Amino acid sequence: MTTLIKGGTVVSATGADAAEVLVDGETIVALLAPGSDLAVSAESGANTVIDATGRYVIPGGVDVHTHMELPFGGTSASDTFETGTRAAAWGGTTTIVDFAVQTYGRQVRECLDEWMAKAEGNCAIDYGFHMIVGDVNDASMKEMDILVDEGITSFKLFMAYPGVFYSDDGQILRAMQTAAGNGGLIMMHAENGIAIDLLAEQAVARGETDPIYHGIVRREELESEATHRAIKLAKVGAAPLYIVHLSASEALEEVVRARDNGANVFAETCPQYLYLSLEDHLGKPGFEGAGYVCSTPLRSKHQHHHADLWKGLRTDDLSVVSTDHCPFCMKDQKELGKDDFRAIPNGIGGVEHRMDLIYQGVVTGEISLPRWVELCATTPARMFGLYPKKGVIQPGADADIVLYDPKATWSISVDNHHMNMDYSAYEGFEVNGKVDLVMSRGQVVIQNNQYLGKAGDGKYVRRGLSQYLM
Ligand code: DUC
Ligand code: ZN
Ligand code: ZN
Repeated sequence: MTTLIKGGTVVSATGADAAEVLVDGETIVALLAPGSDLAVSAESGANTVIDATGRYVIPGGVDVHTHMELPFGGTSASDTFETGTRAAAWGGTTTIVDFAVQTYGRQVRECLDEWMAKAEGNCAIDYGFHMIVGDVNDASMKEMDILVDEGITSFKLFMAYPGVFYSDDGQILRAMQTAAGNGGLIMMHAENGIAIDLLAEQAVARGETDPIYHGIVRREELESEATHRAIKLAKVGAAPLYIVHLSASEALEEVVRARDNGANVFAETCPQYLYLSLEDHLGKPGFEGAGYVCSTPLRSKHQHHHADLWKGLRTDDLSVVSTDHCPFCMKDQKELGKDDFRAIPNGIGGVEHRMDLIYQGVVTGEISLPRWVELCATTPARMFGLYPKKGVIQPGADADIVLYDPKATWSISVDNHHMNMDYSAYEGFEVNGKVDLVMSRGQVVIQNNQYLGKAGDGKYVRRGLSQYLM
């Protein structure tokens, strides 16, 4: 069964050209000059033609930072693998890499098996896993070596959340040494959690319990200090490093300095750090700000964080945009922290809107059209060993393809999103451009504003090593 996508502009990380895309089964088999469709459709009556006139034809988005069903803060992230991956598909993302979690005192293997079981048979789109190593010890270091061979080639460590996910500097260095030996990539949540917990305790003792204090105590210096320390530890451990959810100018400066010195240091940011702020969102009146409690936190609009992060995306000091999708409902979940911001589960849902939100950067001239594709699909695929199956439209790649309508306009709302959240962090946000059709491994899953797929369409993807380390 072949499908020809014709009439559109195919956008890659290197340019945009009128071209036709021929799909056979689950795979892209050819990129053709415009007008070749007659020859193709004469071959067989089974061919389908999709008219992409006026649309961008882009590789399906690759979101390398999601937390479906994550148990956290006394509750669990409200999107299951089923609801979260379906929402991702609606937004033009066709692959996620989620975080399996080894909790303290447990074996990596049994934790990973649990995550595999949660996802298996439930996903709408393809998925892979990173492993959060929450207990660095002899056994977990051996397990890291085995996981790399099994397609889990990246490992997240936390400098934040003492007593939960936290690793001390010795544990971090040890995991980095292990990754240096097995080709894995260490992903770092870089915030000084020990200092943050002290400031948080002092704030609450002063009666400062509102959501905004979550952002005030998680000071920018405590992100940049941890980023700096992680970079130095990675140098000592001779390991590559990927900083997750970078939110602040000072932390970016640390990454820029390391990269200018030739270090294998990479970083991602997320849409919330490009659009939302401490004052306007985390500081909303009453308890509304709880919907914006995430870590790293939203930063002050009175500094230059947004502009600096956009600049980092242009200069490639920030290589990837992911979401850190970790949704919690206001009711019964965020509400856990009504009297104490420390008890608000950390996270914002956004897996559905990353492609649209970053496309706004094309509209406003912050980034180019090819850079949009590079940041949201091609580089994440290459960074995490999914390329060239994912992140690119070329013969041999999986037919994960999005038709994007640059002329459509709409606004984001809890009333039109598909994530399992009772609010939207981007309520009322006006969007230029819209996902029109989504194909996942050759199957059309979104068309005419309808979801046509089913749970279990998405398959587990074994990943290779990062292509940025070779
Ligand atoms: N940050 C969040 O906001 N949620 C989950 C974990 C994290 O590091
Ligand atoms: Zn994190
Ligand atoms: Zn995260």
